[in-house]
Amino acid sequence: MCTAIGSRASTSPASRAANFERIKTRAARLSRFRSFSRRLAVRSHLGLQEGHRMRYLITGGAGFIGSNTVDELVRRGHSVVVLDDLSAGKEENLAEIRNKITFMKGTITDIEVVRKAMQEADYVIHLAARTSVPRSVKDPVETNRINVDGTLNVLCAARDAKVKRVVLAASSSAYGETPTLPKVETMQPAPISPYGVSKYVGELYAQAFGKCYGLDTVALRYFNIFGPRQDPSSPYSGVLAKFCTAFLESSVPVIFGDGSQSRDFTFVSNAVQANLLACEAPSVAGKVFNIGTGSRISLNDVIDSLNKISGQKIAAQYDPPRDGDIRDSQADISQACDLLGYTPEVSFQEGLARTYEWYSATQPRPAAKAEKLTA
Ligand code: UD2
Repeated sequence: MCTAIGSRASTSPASRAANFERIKTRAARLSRFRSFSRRLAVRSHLGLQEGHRMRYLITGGAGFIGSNTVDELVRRGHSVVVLDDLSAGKEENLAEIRNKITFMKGTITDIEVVRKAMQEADYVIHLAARTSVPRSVKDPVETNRINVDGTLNVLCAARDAKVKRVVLAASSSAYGETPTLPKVETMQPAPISPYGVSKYVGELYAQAFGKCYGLDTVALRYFNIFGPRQDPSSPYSGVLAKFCTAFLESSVPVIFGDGSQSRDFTFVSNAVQANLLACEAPSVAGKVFNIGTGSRISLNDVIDSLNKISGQKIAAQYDPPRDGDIRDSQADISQACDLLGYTPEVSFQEGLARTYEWYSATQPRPAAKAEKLTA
């Protein structure tokens, strides 16, 4: 069994790294053990020979997790359609593979647009969403319109198009304040923000579509995904994107609360791996999976890590906590390891270093910004 190890957030980086290696080794052993029978099962489930080219629709494919997923699908030689309204996504995220995919600018809130994008799709990976807990607290109606109504459109179109499976992005926010760690899929969800509710409703709709119409769906509860292409520029951006750019600009990162809150921050390549496995795994229709690393780190420890990576000594500013925030979050990934063959390949520390490097190479520095303004 691939179980989450360690429930304390404030362990040293060395013991966190050791924990991560243990989780990874167990998961890899399990995957190796199962790999032969799994390959056979997947092939018979799909009626396929290995290497068969499939057609994927990625909603939100120009966004952060979406474009990283599209890159991998293209690398594997699949046919990809991206549907994205570019409200958060960017065409530049797809620049390198633009001539190898079909890009459609459009919104999931228009079912006819979704139907058109879904023509002949084998699999749908539904990532388009309005993210951010605080944004949902500010505007729950808009969050509901996109995350609930939009998801319902995707499910209706998928049912009618008879796709093989819909994999949808759910969220760890569904667990709410349940104090038990790590979070296991068998726990009763209790979301405490409109965003958490909207993501949980998406899961429930997906399961109901399985029961009512036989639609095959898998929901992935992502645990705080971070990495290259996460937009750092909005007040609603993920905390690691904001912290990395603050460190690059040598400005002060702001922590909401006392910084002891913790997250199972998960590097984006782990989520991409899960997305692809979830499309093809046999006998998982209607299931919900946690996708994380199985460990957690506090925001104060994140600041320490960034000081080490960047060779600086920056202290955070502490502001009041945000409404709707959960205190601690950590995934039990046993079920994803067992049934999907998922292994978190990239640890938090390695992911943070790669992410910092990416922002360092791609983000304009304050001096460059100033030059642009005066040019
Ligand atoms: C939630 C989900 C996550 C994903 C995400 C999408 C949980 C546990 N996680 O992420 O899986 O669905 O929503 O938006 O529900 N913070 C600061 N300073 C900042 C920004 C944030 O201190 O500048 C804090 C924030 O108050 C929170 C933590 O950092 O305690 C993480 O915030 P976040 O917005 O990156 O992600 P979170 O946990 O709301």
